Formats: sequence, C-alpha cells, structure tokens
Amino acid sequence: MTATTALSKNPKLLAWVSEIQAMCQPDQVLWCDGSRDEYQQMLDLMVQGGTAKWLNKTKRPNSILVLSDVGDVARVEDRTYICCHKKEEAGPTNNWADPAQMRDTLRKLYAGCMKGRTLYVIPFSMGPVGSPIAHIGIELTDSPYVVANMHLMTRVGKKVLDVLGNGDFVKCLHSVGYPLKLADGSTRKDLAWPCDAQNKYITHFPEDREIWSYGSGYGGNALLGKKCFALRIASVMARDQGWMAEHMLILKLTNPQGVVKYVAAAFPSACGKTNLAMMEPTIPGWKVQCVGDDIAWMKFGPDGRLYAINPEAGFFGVAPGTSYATNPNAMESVKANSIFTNCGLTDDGDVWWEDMTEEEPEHLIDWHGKDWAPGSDKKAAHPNARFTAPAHQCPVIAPNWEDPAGVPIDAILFGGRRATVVPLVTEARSWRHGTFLGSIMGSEKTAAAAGGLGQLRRDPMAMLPFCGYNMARYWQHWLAMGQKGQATDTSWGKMPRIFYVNWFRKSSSGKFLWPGYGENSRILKWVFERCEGKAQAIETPIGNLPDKQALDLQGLDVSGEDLSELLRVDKAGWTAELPSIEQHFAEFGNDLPQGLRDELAALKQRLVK
Ligand code: OXD
Ligand code: MN
Repeated sequence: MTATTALSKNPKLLAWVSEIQAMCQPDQVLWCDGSRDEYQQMLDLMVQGGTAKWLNKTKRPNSILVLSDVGDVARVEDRTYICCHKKEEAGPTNNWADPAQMRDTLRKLYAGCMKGRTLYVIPFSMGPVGSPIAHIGIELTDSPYVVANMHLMTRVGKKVLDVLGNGDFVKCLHSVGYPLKLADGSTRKDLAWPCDAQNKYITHFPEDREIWSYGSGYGGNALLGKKCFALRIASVMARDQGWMAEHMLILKLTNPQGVVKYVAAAFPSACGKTNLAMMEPTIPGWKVQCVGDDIAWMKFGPDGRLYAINPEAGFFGVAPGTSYATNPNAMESVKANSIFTNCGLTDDGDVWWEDMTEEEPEHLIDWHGKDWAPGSDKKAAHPNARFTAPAHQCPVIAPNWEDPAGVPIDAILFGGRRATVVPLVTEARSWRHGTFLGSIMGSEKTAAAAGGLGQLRRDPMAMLPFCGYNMARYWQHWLAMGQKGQATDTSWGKMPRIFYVNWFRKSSSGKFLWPGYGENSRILKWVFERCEGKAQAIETPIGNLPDKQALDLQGLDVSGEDLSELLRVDKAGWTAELPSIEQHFAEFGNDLPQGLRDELAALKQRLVK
C-alpha cells in the first residue's frame, strides 16, 4: 500500500521530492510500494471519484473503463519539446526550447498545481528489475490513473528503490494541471478527467535526464516511462553510453527444428507492430512469441552481439481494429485485469470498439458518454482508444521475455505503409546500407490526410516523434554502433541483419496485394533463413530480394502476377524518388553522416547501371 513516509534514503531523491512538493503544494505525499493492494486501491479511488467504471465482473474481471476529456485524447507532438542548450542538438525535426526559459514557464504553471490533491511517488524500472540493460525512473504525479497504468506498464515499487540505492534516476514530473484549491483560497470540485487541455507541455531536458509534463493525463503524455523516458531521454543516454533505444517490437521466432532467432522491428505508429509481435504464423511448424510490442533497448553483450530487452511490462495498445480476426492474442491479453480508455460501454457492461466484432452491438454508451447505435455518424470508441494490459497475460508471451540479460537480436526489420515502389521485402547489403534504408523509411499519406495522395511522410526508424536529439546525429550513432559491432561496408560483423519490409503494397486498382497478418510469417521465414546463410537472394540495385522460389508460398492465396509485382524492383519508381530523398537529407545540412551521403550516391549509381 502507499506509504506516507519515504521508502528511500537516496538523498537526491528525497531532496527532489521536497523541492517538487514545495512547488506543487499537494495536500499529501504518498510513496508507491508496487503492491497488488495498491493497484486495487487506485482502481477503487478512480471508481469512487467518477473517473472509472467497473466493467462486468464475469465478462471482464477486475477491469475498468475510463473516459477522458475530449481535449485530451492523444499524444501532442506540437506541445512536445526537447530543451537542450544548443538548438542544433535538438535538430530540425524536434520542437526546441531553451531549458531555462521552459523551466521558468513551467514553474509558473506547476506553482500550487497539486493543491487539494495527492502527490504519488512512483519508483519504476524500465526493464526487469536489476537487469544490466534496465534503467530506473521516478515519476511524481497527481493522477491515480497514471499510478495504475504505471503498475501495468512498468515494474513499480520498493524493489526498484532497493536496486536504486543512492544511485541516479530519471526525474519524471507529471501533473494534470487542475488544482482543487485556487490561489484566491476558493475550492472547486474535481472532474472525472481533470486536465489543463489548453496548456499542455510535454518537455524533456535530456542533458539533465529529466521530464516535465503538464496539463495532460493521457497515454504517452502522462505515462512518462514510455515515449518520454524509454525513447526520448533514453535515445540520448544510449548515444552517450553506446547502446540503442528504439521504437521496435521484439519477437522470438522458432523454426520447426526448434532453432530460435530474435527479430526486432520498427514501424511507424498504426502500421501493425502489436499484430506482428503476437502473430499466429500460417506456415506449419513455425512459432512466433512476443518479447515486446513497442520499444527495444539494446546493449552489446559479452560476446559482442546486441542483446535486447523490452523495457515495458505491459501493452498500451490502440483498441479500434483489434479483434479475434486481426490479433487474437491481444484480445486474450485484455480479457481481465485491464484498463480501457475511451472505448464504448455495452449494455451488459463490457467494452466495444470499431471492428472488434463483425456484428455491432445494438446499443451502447459511446466514449462521449452518449447513446450510440449502429449507423451513428459518431464513433463508438475514439480512434485512439486504448487498452492497458499486463504483458504476462499474452498467451504467446515468450517464456524468457523478462530475461535480465536480454535476447540476442538476429535481424532488424524496418517498414512503413508504401502503396508503391518499395517491394515486399529487401535485405540490406550491409549495416550501413540498412541504416540508410531506415533513414529514408516512411509512410504514404492516405486520401483522407492533408497533403495529397501518395505524399510521403518520412519517419526514420519510426523515431520521428521520439528521437530526443538531432536525427542526423542519431544516424551517426547507428553507424558508430555498426563499427563497434565489427560491421564493415560489406559485412555484418556481429550486428543484426537489416531488412526493409512493406506489407502495404497496392495494385493499380487500390487493392492490397499482400494478405499480411499471419501470412507475414512467410517473410519472417526467409529472414530467418537469410540469417542462417541458407535462403537464396538476388542482388539488385536496391538490395537483396528473394525470388518466388526462395519464399515458402505453399497454401498462399496470392496470384503469380501479384507476387511478381510485390517482388518487382521498380527502378523507375526509385529513380523518381531520389530528389525527395535528397530533399529529406538536405534538411540536416552538415550533420548528415558521410556514410549516408555515400549510400545515396551508391544507390544512384546502381540505378543508372
Ligand atoms: C504508441 C505510438 O502509442 O507509437 O505506441 O504512438
Ligand atoms: Mn509506439
């Protein structure tokens, strides 16, 4: 249970808690011990306060539904700042702010912002407690919703403080920005979802390893272990300390003979990372198990290979579109002990979201709290509605997913939504070429998005919103890691092989050419066999591709014509794209690593041959 007395003697931690207490002026400070009772206490508190509703205990045991403020429903990239001394260090793709000025602005907002509330001290470990790849953070928050979610998404409590001792930690300060006592002495009632929707700040001070988040209670804005720490701050720590913090799932792939390979994969948000991480292969005898669905931290092991952990302990997944057809293992993961945010509430007390079932419920209460029926022009669930579930509830969680030593990564996949040009799978020629492919990856905008059909949003390594420093310097770090891992321009050394995949190729009539989901196991099999040096590949100007014979196509319902299109090297398409790659690189000026300039020049040359 939460404790009123400090659970740590760490002088830096005690001083920081006192400093924040003096600034935010909560009514009380409680330390989280990470116990099951404490988690239940938070759920009860939310239900009593009107923030949450219990779901039907037989249909969805020990689970709650929370509806947020309509102005607080997603990550806010335009309110997300990297505050470092030199603007160039943040680079052209981040919002930069001067650290002193930002602290000044925020101190004014934080002053008295927790009046009438409780300040919770959450000690958390990103990664298995005590793992040499893990790191510790402390989140100070005034939100029980955050405490409960952090219990599922990270490892929380006294055990973390024991490992921390007097060591260093990432300081994560969060407030919803809705004090219950105002400066003039008046009081106000709490809201179901308190926030300061007009004044959100998600700020990072990478030089001080510190995060200050204000005004939002939602997801990545408030659960500071996830995007803020595990990607933005950790990417800077990783650069400084010689490791990698990446927006990647990790899966364990076992062939029919029982041989295991580990694959990490980076895809931009909404490109199916959670689905791939928990996939049910369609090819007989192959097995996919999940180590993580969103973030990978990788450090060199004693054998010189990269070992990865999933720094998280749960899934914070997008609910709409998740179903027994698209991701049965995610559906099983959220059967109980889960938190649902901004989903619809059915008449029998369960949750529902768009495409969860083929048949829609006849009636429900939508995420606005209003009556909803099929045919309504409103969505039942917000498109960014989420589930939070403990990872151990996933039926295909790898038994060794919490191995403190991590798992050795054999292959890295990059991918995005590309209707044209990019083939189903391409193996990079080398680590440097793979880094190049990651640096130019992206997704095409759909007709619905501003900017026009086919226009590319480059999202290098799926890190565009998550890299805590200059993206070009981050690419340089990738190249440096390759050198450390003994990769040369023509060999992989001990580094994982890199592949560029595209499940989203379309025909001229707009039909997807590849069925995706479990059928992606056919590509994983080729990747596995390339890592073993077994499968065939054809060298092409854009990288190494399988021909049809190299892929396991037994039982696959795709025409020979469509397969040829999926594996076609579209020289004209790549040539037409060169100016856009040049433009993308030009944004980074002199920071662009020479290795990537060389790769672009080499691609150009190969395309004209
Ligand atoms: C996420 C994201 O929530 O990438 O994982 O937006
Ligand atoms: Mn993500």
